Amino acid sequence: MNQYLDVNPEVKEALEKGRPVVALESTIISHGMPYPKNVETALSVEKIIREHGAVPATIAVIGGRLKAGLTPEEIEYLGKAGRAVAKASRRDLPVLVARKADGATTVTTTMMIAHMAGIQVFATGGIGGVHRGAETTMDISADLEELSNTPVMVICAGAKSILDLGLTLEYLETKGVPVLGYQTEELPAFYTRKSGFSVDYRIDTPEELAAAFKAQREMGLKNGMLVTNPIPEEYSMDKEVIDRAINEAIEESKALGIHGKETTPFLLAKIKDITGGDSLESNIRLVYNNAALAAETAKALAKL
Ligand code: PSU
Ligand code: MN
Repeated sequence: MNQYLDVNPEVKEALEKGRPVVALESTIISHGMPYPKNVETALSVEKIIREHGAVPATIAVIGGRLKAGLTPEEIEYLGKAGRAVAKASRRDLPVLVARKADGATTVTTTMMIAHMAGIQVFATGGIGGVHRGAETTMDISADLEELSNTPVMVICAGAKSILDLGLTLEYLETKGVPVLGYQTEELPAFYTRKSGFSVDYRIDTPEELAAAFKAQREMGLKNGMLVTNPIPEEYSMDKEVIDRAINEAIEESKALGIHGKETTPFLLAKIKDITGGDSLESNIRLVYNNAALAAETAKALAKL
């Protein structure tokens, strides 16, 4: 076992007994939502996973330790500290660990730590991808590289159109990452169920998702798998409202010269400011929806 990794006792026991476990990220807690809504949401997500018969493992870096499974006190701590906690992607881990610092894990580092712990299924909201204008900025999220390198199934609600969704799909195709649509042929765009882009395969049941992941793993393929689960209809947003907010946020980030790791958090915060509580509520609901599907898929995987 990795000497920097702490697997929470409940998660450890579940993994040893082959019981279903679902990993969760912590950037969404520290950087994605305001306190105390972020803590309430993180705890509710864990509860939903338990109600569906799996064990939740929220992942973060605390005091330089890679944590797979947090206590409610640790979740409260990360939520309250908010942006004071570093957003930790792959390149941040060595220094954060050596300094015994804290880090909120992105999709990238959550996949890495989940894999170190032996967790195969991970639920989140949205992933990073190829940003609009990446042909000149080269701003491509490390999440896509991680999906090509780490054998974890990531269940998300697609990607926000702060990204270039077409280029994001091209990148994933090049890297050999299957993009699956849960009960849909179309890539969902986070706040909305449709994007105009197709997924590679439509999959209709958690059992079929589990079977595809098992086949990928048993063939020795080292890449991850991306499952895109559309936001429930009743919580989805008006496409025009959200598109306008996204365009405004992108214009402002350009005007302010925002770049590097600040781009995504800046855009997400701006969109929330512009659309008010509506987008926050949608965001929370789609994460709940992904948590339930992840728990069902982890259960199906545990039976195979
Ligand atoms: N996109 C979202 N919501 C998020 C993120 C992205 O719609 O919360 C967060 C995730 O933690 C993701 C990270 O892994 O931002 C990607 O950041 P970047 O684009 O800097 O790689
Ligand atoms: Mn980036």
